[in-house]
Order: sequence, then C-alpha cells, then structure tokens
Amino acid sequence: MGLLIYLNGKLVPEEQAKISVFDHGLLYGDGVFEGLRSYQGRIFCLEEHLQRLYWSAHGIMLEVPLSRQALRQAVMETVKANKLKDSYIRIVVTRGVGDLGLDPRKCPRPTIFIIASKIQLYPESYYEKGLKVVTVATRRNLHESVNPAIKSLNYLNNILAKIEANHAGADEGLILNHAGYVSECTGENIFVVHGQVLATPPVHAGVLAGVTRKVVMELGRSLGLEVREQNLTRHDIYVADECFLTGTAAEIIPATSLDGRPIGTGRPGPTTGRIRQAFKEKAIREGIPVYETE
Ligand code: PXG
Repeated sequence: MGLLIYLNGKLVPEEQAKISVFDHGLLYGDGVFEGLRSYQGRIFCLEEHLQRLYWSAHGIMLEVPLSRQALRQAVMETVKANKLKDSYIRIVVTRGVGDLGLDPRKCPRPTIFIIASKIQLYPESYYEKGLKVVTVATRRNLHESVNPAIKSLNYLNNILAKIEANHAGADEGLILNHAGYVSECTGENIFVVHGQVLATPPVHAGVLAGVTRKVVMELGRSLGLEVREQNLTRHDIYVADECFLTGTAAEIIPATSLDGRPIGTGRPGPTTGRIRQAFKEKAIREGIPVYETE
C-alpha cells in the first residue's frame, strides 16, 4: 500500500500527491525543507526542527502557510495516518505556483507537503566500519549568497559535492569554505575527537545548525568532554583520534578515513561509540509522542 501524503491541508494517496510544473519549488528551487525522525512513535526534536523551518522560511521571505501549532498537528497526523513508529519525515514548503518568471510576487499561495516514510542512507555495516571521506573541490556557498544556515531547496552545491565524492569512490565529501576551513559534509555536520576535546566548526564557518549537532554537543558535555565550536582545517581531521558525522538521516556515523589517510586507528573509536549509545537512548526517551494511548 502506498503512503498518505499531507498536501496543502489534505491527506492524499501518494499517486494523487502531485505538484504543478509551475511550482517555483521545482522551477527555481525556491522553498525550504526539514527532515525529522520518529523513534518508537515519538518525534525527536520536533520543536527544534519546526523552529529551523520557520527561520529558513523567514530567511527567504516565505511565509509558512500554517501556524506552528497547525504544522505540529499536521506532522503528527501524517505519521499517524501511515501508522509509522520509526519514520523519517520530510516537510517541504515552496513559494508555490507562479508563472515562468522568477518573481515570487507572482506566487500567491505557498505549497506545503509532508511525507512520512523511512530512510536509510547507509547500510548498517557502515556504522561499524566507518565512512571513507574525501575533500571535494566544490566550496560551501558564501553567507552573502544562499546562506548555508538556510535549509533551502537549493541543494545543487551539496549534490555536486556528493557527485565528486562518488566519483572518487568515497562515501562522503568534505566541503571546505572559501577561507579553506572545514564546513561540513554534503548532508551532515562533522565532529573530531582529540583526547577529551570534542570539536566541530562554528555555524559561521558555513554550516547548517544541525539539530543532531546540537544534541551531540550536549551529550558530549554530559559525558565529560570539553566541547568546542572552532574553525578546523583538514590537518585537524588528519591528526584527530576520531571523527564522526551527524545528521537526522545518517544519525551518528563514524568517519574513518579522509583523503585516503586513516583517522586515528582507522576504525570507529570509543568516544564515538559512547556518543552513539547516548544518542540512541535519548532519541527513544525524549521525543514527542504521536500516539496518545501508549
Ligand atoms: N548539514 C546539511 C547541509 C544538511 O542538509 C545536516 C547538516 C544535518 O542536520 P540535522 O538537523 O539533520 O542534524 C543536514 C541535514 C541526505 C540528506 O540525503 C541530508 C539532510 C537533509 C536531507 C537529505 O543525506 N541533512
């Protein structure tokens, strides 16, 4: 059976969930999105994701056509309608249908849809052996252009980086910013472990303020690590004890080589393991319940 998709206020079967070819989300990538997960019937970090969606929309002067309360409800209903316990949820808001010009004033009504489904970016074995990462030539976009802190539908920069990584035979691409500092990977934030220090680039290095990133920083502190947001160079990763990537879809995944050089022992390290375990426990404990009768 197909999925039920929330589209502009209604739940419709996926075959009927169609978008106009005049939608500016499609014509120009004019829109924003979010990706969330539910674990055991609880939506993890729902408020943080909603907040970022409204900020992303505000950043491109797009009005989300639902109040925060109504959107929260719509997300819950979409998960419920598909009877999902462990799910990946995508919320997309586009500028809506307009004409063939790019002027957003010609788009009177934003389009909104929510897909509740599943996602697995990497097979389970990759979480045990770690990812091969290569530095790509594609640079992170400047803040003065589409700010990387906006989760917009313009992901071509990230996709080009992913293609470069694919061509190099790697699992992920490390993207540097224009100053040559580390920003993030194509759809994940990056962390390094040096002794008792857990470090990740600051948002101003051109990274998305990842929800998983924030949770991991908190978990790091509660595990007694010194957590720093600081500029990192590739050298900092080459000489790290451990490295891992974070994202809602990928969760926490070890990175065990960069540019063909093993990181640390070349195998996932103990600190990454402790953080992964703490994350799993928090995720099932703390989400917002979708099904009241539990
Ligand atoms: N950086 C970027 C550029 C992202 O797109 C993250 C970091 C992690 O953020 P959260 O809040 O999820 O911890 C993301 C989110 C994919 C895919 O297929 C990845 C994202 C979104 C959609 C698809 O890898 N990542």
